[in-house]
Amino acid sequence: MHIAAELIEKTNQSHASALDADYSALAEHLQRSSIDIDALTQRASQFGVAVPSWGVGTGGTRFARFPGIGEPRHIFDKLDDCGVIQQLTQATPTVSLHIPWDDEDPTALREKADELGIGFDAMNSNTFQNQEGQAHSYKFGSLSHTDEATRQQAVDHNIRCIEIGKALGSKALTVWIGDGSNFPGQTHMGQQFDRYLNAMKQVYAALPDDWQLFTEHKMYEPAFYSTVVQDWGSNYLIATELGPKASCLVDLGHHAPNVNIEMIVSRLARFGKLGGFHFNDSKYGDDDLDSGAIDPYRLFLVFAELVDIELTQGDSFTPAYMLDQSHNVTDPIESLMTSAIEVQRAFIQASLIDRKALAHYQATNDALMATQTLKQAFRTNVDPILQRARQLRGGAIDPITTYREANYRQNVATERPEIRSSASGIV
Ligand SMILES: [Mn+2]
Repeated sequence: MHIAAELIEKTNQSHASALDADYSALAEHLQRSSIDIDALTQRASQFGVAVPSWGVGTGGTRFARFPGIGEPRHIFDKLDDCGVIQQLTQATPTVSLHIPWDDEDPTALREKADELGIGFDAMNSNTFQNQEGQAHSYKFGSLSHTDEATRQQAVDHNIRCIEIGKALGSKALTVWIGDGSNFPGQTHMGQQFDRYLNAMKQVYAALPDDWQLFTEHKMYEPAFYSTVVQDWGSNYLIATELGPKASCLVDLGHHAPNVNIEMIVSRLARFGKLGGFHFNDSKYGDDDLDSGAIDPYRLFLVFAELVDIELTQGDSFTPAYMLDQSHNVTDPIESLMTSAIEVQRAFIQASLIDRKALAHYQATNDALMATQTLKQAFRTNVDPILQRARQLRGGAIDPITTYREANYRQNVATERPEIRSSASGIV
């Protein structure tokens, strides 16, 4: 643990009486609608969203990267930072690794994670960059490349990610590829999709029985004319072709502006193909801003669907949740803590929706009252529930203030030299 328990206790003490008062007031307010606040606090405690290992480093854009102080040097530093996020928020129990960036001895990784009390979420493969010593280039694609040896190299890499994940206790592989084309006519779109499917069938065949395979669609970038896994339709076709262990991963930023993402969530889940979600926010494109920073209502509407599906499908609905953001001007730990709480907030707000009333207004075509039913839940300030959930588990009532008081970043900066590389982060 990297933040002293005494410091958390001390800062919590300064907020404790205000929280008690706020919690009682909210309990009374919710009781009028026969909602038990303690059950919601329990629900908040059980909620978890994974942190991507690469998220704790400062990102960058195509133009530049401005490093902060005390940035993680390697995966063990990254795990330390993820441990701090979990320690203070108690909402991020797992880390999602990326191979080859985090390719280290699995035993050492497991020991480190155990020490920090965190686990490993889905593994992420990378065939959108060339790796050192790699025989074939991914400049013109990977799993869908025209050259068989290049495709095989990409298949082998994904199978290796599964092997590493098995040693770490992970249970899923997420595949996102940059394959596509930049000009009309550059590729035969049908044949390219066939090549991708055939390659993915080999990856699927290597999955252990208790594993899942998530495919992530993205409309554009780095390919700017066509993308092999462009949209949720292509993604659904892939997951259906591959089999029951395959499902779709939805990233909030990977759609055209104004696309109704909550409807996509509903559609995919309806047919058992919603595997997971990558949270972030955007104003214009795949901005990878902090979750809930721009449009918290959209985040809420996504969770309104997710909670509805959970109510229908019960415990069998276990989507993989991960934050997928790029931090350019903030301390990544602070952004990830804030985002985890925003996602947890949307989950609890969506749990407040009066489903019975909503069903009635929908059945009677009362559009105004139906939408007000959602707004009522969204307007409820659930901070006391989230704060209490953290407090009960030894986290911080106010994670940001506690983190700043601990001087964690300044302390690790003494042993982590500034990383001046001009390379941009994952965008
Ligand atoms: Mn993503």
